[in-house]
Amino acid sequence: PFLLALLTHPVFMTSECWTTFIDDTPELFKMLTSQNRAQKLLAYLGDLAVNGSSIKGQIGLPKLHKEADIPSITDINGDVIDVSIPPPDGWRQFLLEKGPEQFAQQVRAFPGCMIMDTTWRDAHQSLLATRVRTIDLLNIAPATSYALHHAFALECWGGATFDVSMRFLHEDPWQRLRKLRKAVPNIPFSMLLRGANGVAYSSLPDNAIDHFVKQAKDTGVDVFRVFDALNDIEQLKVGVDAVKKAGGVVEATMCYSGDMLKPGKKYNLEYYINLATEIVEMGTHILAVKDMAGTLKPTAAKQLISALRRKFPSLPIHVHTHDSAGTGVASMVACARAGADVVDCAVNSMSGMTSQPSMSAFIASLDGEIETGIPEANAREIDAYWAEMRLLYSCFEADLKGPDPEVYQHEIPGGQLTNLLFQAQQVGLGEKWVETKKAYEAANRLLGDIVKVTPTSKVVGDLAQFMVSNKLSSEDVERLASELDFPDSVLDFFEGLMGTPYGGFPEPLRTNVISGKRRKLTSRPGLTLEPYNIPAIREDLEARFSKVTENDVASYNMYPKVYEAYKKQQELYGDLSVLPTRNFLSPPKIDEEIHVTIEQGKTLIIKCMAVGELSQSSGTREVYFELNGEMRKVTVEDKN
Ligand code: 3PY
Ligand code: ZN
Repeated sequence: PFLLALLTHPVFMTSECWTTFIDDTPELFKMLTSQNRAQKLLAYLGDLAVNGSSIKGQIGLPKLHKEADIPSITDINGDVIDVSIPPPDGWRQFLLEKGPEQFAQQVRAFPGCMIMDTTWRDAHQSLLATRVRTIDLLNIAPATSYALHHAFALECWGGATFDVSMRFLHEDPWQRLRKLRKAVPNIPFSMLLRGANGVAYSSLPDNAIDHFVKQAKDTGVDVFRVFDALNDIEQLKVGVDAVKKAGGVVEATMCYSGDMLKPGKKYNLEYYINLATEIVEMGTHILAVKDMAGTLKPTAAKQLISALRRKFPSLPIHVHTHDSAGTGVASMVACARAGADVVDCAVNSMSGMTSQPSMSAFIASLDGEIETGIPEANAREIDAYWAEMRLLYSCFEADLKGPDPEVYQHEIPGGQLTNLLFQAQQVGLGEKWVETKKAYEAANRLLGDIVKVTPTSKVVGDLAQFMVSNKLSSEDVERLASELDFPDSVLDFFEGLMGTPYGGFPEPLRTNVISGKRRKLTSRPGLTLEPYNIPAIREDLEARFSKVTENDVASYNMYPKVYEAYKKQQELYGDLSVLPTRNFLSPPKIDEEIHVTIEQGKTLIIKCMAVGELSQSSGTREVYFELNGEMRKVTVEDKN
């Protein structure tokens, strides 16, 4: 059809000059682009039809077989709100108008405890292997901008979402941020930044962190929760400084490890107060306490937050937890009563267990004694959507049956707990899971009882799995350290690429593990890393790929290999983020209509008509589609 349109176009018929043809007839080239995009989508759907889904971690197919319903949001009179009109102003307008300092002061002045909703980042990272796609966030974004318009923020970016969206979902994380920002203009967006590691697994040169953070701020992030996995203040400062330079809200973070009330615990109240003092001296708008495993029990929560509140009366305090043990709501209520200004919750169907505590349960538990600004009914209204999302993404769920108070012993962070459980389930669970948890505890002890959160939690997890699969006891590891072939993450840790643990590295284990294999860093890694030549990186990418932007440079700096694979995938299949999730994950059914909105006002209607016989000579099959009523065919390699 394109060729026909081209050949019969009056400009072509009168053989006007070709050089002005593109400028004068953009409609034809738009048509070419969208036909090209359509053909690429057919190539993806054809591959799905022949080979099934290749999305890593997917077991089975989505259990939701229809479009998810978008719930109605009602106002305080019970009248349905038209969410297609721009939402009322929220905290973001205040921030944009007054800047981070006054924003922080206003948060502190709020007469209650606000909520940050983590549904769009940590909740699905912790329950659904970070697999929630942009389209499913966008569909609920307008309703959310009303229902949660008094929220402190929506956490929607960073952490593992950056890596996973490129690596497994074949999506551009920057496009996600840009689209969400447009859909939610009123609620601040928060991201999780791993200090000097950016959103990667070990340190990058400082200028790469600055560059990344500036892009994030310019694309729509307002609040940056910056942590360092070892609470190493030097490492933390790299991220904090980058956010300050970019003009974002700094939420410098203390990672809470284990139970500070356990006798003899290295991370006790004094440790946290000293750390908080160093953070305050460094300068932060908000202080965050990040309880990544959910080991902050209510009693400790009360003591810790009260002590911080007394020592820093004008500093806003924001607490994050995971509900793994089942005590998340109780702990967050304790924090609110002790003077926390913000706590993290997730929408009910995306809450509980390894995720954040339930928003409705938290609000209801306060019983109006402490105001959150969010009517509990609003949390329930958007929840109807997320209940359907749990079905849609059921193929990524670890089958966690209930809370795991054993987290107080093993201290595995929420996201990692589901991940390790999922892996154990693949080989039959039972013994394996018990063994993994025990090995995790042992590995942590061997490493010197470190703070465990990405990337150090991966070090402990990798060492634990290494011990299980090689049947090594702690004594074996210590005795054989110089001969064993440890996982890379363990070597990175002992080299010092993730910073220095509180109390130093365990010796002689460190020396033995890295003997002859790695150096021993004595200062933070960024000081020994060559700054990236960012313009040269951009030039190189432009020579290799199409449509390279400054965001792409930042993606490449974080994950060079993942970025390259993503771009190649995109050249093959185009922008897959527009496909509805059940069509992204399940082979097309014969005769089923698939509606794909590739841009505003442009919807493709695709129908798979037949899958052809296997050609013995080429190992391929033809897949026949109807695209907006016209027959199309794609040739697909049969990988089975
Ligand atoms: C991450 O770094 O991705 C985390 O969620 C840490 O808790
Ligand atoms: Zn978390």
